Amino acid sequence: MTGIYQLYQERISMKALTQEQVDTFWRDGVLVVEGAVDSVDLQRMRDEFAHWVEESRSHLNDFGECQDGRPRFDLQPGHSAEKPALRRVQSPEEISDVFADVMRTANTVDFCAQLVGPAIRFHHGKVNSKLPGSATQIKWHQDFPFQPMTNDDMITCLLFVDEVTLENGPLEVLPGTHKGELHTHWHDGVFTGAVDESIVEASADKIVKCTGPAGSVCLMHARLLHGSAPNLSSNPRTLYITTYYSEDAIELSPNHLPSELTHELVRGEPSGRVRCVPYDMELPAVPKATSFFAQQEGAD
Ligand SMILES: O=C(O)CCC(=O)C(=O)O
Repeated sequence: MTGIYQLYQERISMKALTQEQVDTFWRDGVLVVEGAVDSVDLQRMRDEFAHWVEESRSHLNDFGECQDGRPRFDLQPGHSAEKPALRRVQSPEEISDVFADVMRTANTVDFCAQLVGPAIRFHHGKVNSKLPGSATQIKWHQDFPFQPMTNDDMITCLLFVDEVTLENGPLEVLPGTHKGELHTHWHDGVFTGAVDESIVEASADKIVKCTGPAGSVCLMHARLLHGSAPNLSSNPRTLYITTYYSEDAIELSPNHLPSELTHELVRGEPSGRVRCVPYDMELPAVPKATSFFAQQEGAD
């Protein structure tokens, strides 16, 4: 009996953040936690992604189709059969049981329920990849201006499918900015999906790079300023990114990555309520091309 009780306690504690971690998340708007998925799920995700990279070799342009008709597989300009540069797979949960399972069962989901739950829903998911030699980079932005909701209890979870090091293009963040301004992502009448460079330059000395072993998750508040540089190493950097939000928030503009799992209640019970907080920002534009990479490159 004692043995079973101990095992149960271990399972609970593995899935719960400590009070110190919770405080760090709300202070900085970001927290890296190791052991968000086990090695079996990690290997399954790697195998699935390796299969998609192989498939991408036979394509010159973005391919596949998402629920809204845009392509599912996003190729970095310069992609070729010899040197594949698959930079994103949109809504992988729709085409892979492995990703759907991780989206619903990873410890990440429990961490988010602890932070903004207890009841939480799934917003969208994607794999972001920086294959060695590809030029993929992400300009600085906040996620919330892409996906306005009635309240901002929303967390972007970046699961490290590979080890993330200082060399392979880690996520870079400006801690504490989730408590600050919602910046414009519009420039000269175009939604560029990026903030003005001067905003980041002014705080360049406060940038933190989020690294960690494969299986870690970086929990990031949706208002936090972040970006990432190209992979300069010979190792891949694959992230499985999922966004969850408090069940009592409702979307205020079209989802930029709708899927059959959008709004799925992944923890807790429906409350039948809506919670609104005051804020003021411009509405986003949904990408016309495959993803926000095109918006950031000015090609949308
Ligand atoms: O892949 C990364 O480094 C960051 C991802 C990100 O910010 C995004 O896809 O919105």
